Amino acid sequence: MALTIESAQSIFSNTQVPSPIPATIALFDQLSVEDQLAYLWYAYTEMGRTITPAAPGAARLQLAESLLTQIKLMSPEEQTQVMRDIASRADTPISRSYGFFSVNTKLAFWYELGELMKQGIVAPIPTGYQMSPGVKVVLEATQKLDPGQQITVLRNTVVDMGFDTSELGPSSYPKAVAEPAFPRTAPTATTSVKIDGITEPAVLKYIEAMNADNFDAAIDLFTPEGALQPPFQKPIVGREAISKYMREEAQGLNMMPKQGIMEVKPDGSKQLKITGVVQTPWFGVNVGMNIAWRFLINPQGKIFFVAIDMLASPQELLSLRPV
Ligand code: 45D
Repeated sequence: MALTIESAQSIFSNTQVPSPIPATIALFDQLSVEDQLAYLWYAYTEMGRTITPAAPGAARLQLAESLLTQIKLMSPEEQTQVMRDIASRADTPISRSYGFFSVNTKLAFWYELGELMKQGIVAPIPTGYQMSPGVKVVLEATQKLDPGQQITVLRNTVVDMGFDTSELGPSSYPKAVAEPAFPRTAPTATTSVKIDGITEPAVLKYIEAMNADNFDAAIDLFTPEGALQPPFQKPIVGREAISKYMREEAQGLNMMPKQGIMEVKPDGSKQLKITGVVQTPWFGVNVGMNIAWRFLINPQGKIFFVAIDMLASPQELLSLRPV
């Protein structure tokens, strides 16, 4: 039987527990734009007391520099309006430029705005702002999440902002030739990967390659029509698309798979579920994200499909059941 992406997506589906992350984002989406910005400010600065992201490198900030310079020159009212426009995905020149940014440039842009807000150079949350009951509800929901889930909520809200440029042609906004690299937080590249219960070479080589930012080696492990499904996203299909995605979004990640199970199917394909922890270069060793990889390896030993799922709770790390 030919492997299809649709059937691959449902492997180990009975081990999937609904994640509180989309539920929290759904609450956020119901807030007014003012409340959304206030929520992000409180969530970000509150979390920042214990876990602060690493400052983005100069090369990354340069990609957002022209926007940041324009904003710095504005009146406080105009600055607030720009932030509202971006948060509400309005069709304005700045919100469009933001929409063309890569995920990490969007994060770097807001990181810098947050710093400028703290310094009083960019308008902060208006004095006398009264936190609405809605903001309190979303903040309380956020506090119940573990740190890895909290930073995922922040990340995903930031990624969704800006005018939706997916239907537009390429922008005139200067694009980076290549994504600036993140410095690695730990020298995992030299340590060979060990996963309890797993000896499948494609999987071990995948983790090894990703932990060295060696995306060419990782891509070689996929079938030409293979797919990678990031958390809460549709599958990215084909080597070229996966390669582009990895270069933009998978740099500097530390992947620490712990344990897994494998099933061999009658056609010789293999289904594996592996759980473990991933660290993002934004937070380094301070925040671990509990995740699962669900691999479908074809009879020739190539990766046909891999899904990355955020786990609902740390208990899910150990809940490895067949099918
Ligand atoms: O609006 O095997 C202010 C893949 C107020 C690849 C603000 C992967 C106003 C394959 C505070 C200024 C990548 C899929 C905003 C594995 C306002 C693979 C600012 C998984 C917005 C394993 C807010 C990788 C700010 C994973 C500055 C799971 C917020 C990676 C900053 C996960 C938030 C990475 C930051 C995550 C969040 C990174 C920096 C979740 C970073 C999160």
